[in-house]
Amino acid sequence: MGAGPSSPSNDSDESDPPKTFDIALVGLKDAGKTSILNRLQRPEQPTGLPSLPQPAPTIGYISQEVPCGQHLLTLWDFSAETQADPGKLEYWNVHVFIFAIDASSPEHIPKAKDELWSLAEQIRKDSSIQAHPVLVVATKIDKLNGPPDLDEMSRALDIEGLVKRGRTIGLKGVSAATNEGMEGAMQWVLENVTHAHITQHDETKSAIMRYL
Ligand SMILES: Nc1nc2c(ncn2[C@@H]2O[C@H](COP(=O)(O)OP(=O)(O)OP(=O)(O)O)[C@@H](O)[C@H]2O)c(=O)[nH]1
Ligand SMILES: [Mg+2]
Repeated sequence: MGAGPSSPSNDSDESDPPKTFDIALVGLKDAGKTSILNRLQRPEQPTGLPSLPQPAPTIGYISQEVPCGQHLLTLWDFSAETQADPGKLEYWNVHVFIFAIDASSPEHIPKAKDELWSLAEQIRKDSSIQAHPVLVVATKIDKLNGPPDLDEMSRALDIEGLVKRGRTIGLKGVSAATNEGMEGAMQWVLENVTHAHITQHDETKSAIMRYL
């Protein structure tokens, strides 16, 4: 553990062209979404919760640009209430979804599974985003006694079922408090957002702009 480098730039190929893309941070209330945003904005901040701002519950959504290596990410951190309103243009106008689940509260996993599957179903039905990747992050792993059991969480969420339905989906353990796992999670995002997703997203965006 430790602050360590949080940017995947250290490992990425120098010739990797810079990307600009949008990420939706979704998941149940209190799952740790805003803390992930805060950690990504402060990768070099000392570890431990007092070093990160204690977030107030998010109302509506927060949007922040965060440099990630040579790339620029716009993160959309949605409250649970806002997620329940899929009419929000900003919600869908992203390249990739990060779905946060509190790994230290196993009692929330059945509800999180329902929400994850419901999200995947909504994405599947929307032709402009139906191929978009989803990264599930098991958050607050610093609160566990030992490493997170991602196999067990994968079974509980039936990740295999989503893979069988064609979803590009990953599962990573992270702690916003200690920064553990954050680099691997962002590496997954960068590796799985393909040029096709970006092109498709940009075409949708310009179609929306023309319409407006
Ligand atoms: N120990 C620990 N606590 C965390 C971590 N991430 C978040 N928390 C705590 O969990 C609580 C909820 O965190 P938030 O980041 O506000 O969660 P959220 O998903 O944005 O919550 P809403 O905006 O209300 O939906 C806060 O008390 C955080 O300090 C973590 O990595 N480790
Ligand atoms: Mg929040």
